[in-house]
Amino acid sequence: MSDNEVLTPAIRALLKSKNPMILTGAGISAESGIPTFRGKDGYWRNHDPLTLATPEAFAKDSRTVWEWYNYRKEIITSKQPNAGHFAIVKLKELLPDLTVITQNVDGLHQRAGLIELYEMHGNIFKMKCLSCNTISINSETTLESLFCPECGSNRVRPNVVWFGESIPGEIINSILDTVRNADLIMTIGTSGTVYPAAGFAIEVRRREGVVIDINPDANSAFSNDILIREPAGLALPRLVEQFSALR
Ligand code: BJW
Repeated sequence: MSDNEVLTPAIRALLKSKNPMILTGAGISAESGIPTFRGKDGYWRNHDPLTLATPEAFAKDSRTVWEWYNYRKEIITSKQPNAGHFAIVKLKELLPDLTVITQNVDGLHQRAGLIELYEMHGNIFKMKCLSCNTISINSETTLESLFCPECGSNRVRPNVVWFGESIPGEIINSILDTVRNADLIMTIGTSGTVYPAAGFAIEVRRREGVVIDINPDANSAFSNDILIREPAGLALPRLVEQFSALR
């Protein structure tokens, strides 16, 4: 298929949209070298990431869970945002009403220069004290650094959202308002299997809004969505460049 056949429907829809939103997932950071959850590199020391990202795993063996998060922090710190992250920054400059929501905890959107962003599953470089609830920065990658700077307790956990936990109230309320008003959602690099994020495209479709999905592989998107079956780092820069030329 030519570039026009692939991208033109998405660009037309973006030009018409009044309330566009983007939802990103692990796939947008794949080209930076960060393993996705459900991809072949997602396993760590034979652990399935989906079993580690749970309150049960942390209650049973907090040391192993922290070691996994520290290992991931090391990887993320050594990687850079890619062309997909930068293209979203450019699109946000062109469309100030665009809302960007990420399921990722890696901070790469911000490192690319995106200022306004909802991190619905938290941030791996922050931790939360289970004694005094203080949320603090934690960029260290050793277990010895795990003390709350406020009260000194070592009862700290990564400030991320695990399975079975709720997205913090103030964030989910703003996100749900965005979703209810969106007439277009661009889902990028997500398998669409984890709720509530997986429900956003469903809600936009229900109100006859447009769903654009960027993902090289099949996922839970519908066949009558606008499907761009390419890596985000390849598709997004072209999409944004052509959108910029036409608006
Ligand atoms: C590329 C690419 C390239 C590769 N370019 N693409 C309703 C129905 C059923 C169940 C539930 C429900 N509501 C809630 C639940 C329970 C649960 C849930 O959804 N379970 C499902 C498994 C069914 N949800 C929750 O528990 C959530 N809490 C909640 O809803 O609270 C209220 C409640 C609780 C309990 C019951 C009912 C209500 C919380 C979910 C928290 C998810 N946390 C994690 C870990 C975060 C911390 C960390 O990073 O360690 O979030 S799990 C993991 O999955 C992570 C991700 O953000 C999330 C989504 O994954 P994502 O981003 O889609 O990654 P992948 O790997 O799945 O996909 C990558 C994609 O990229 C692939 O498709 C590739 O093809 C593609 N790709 N290269 C573009 N270059």
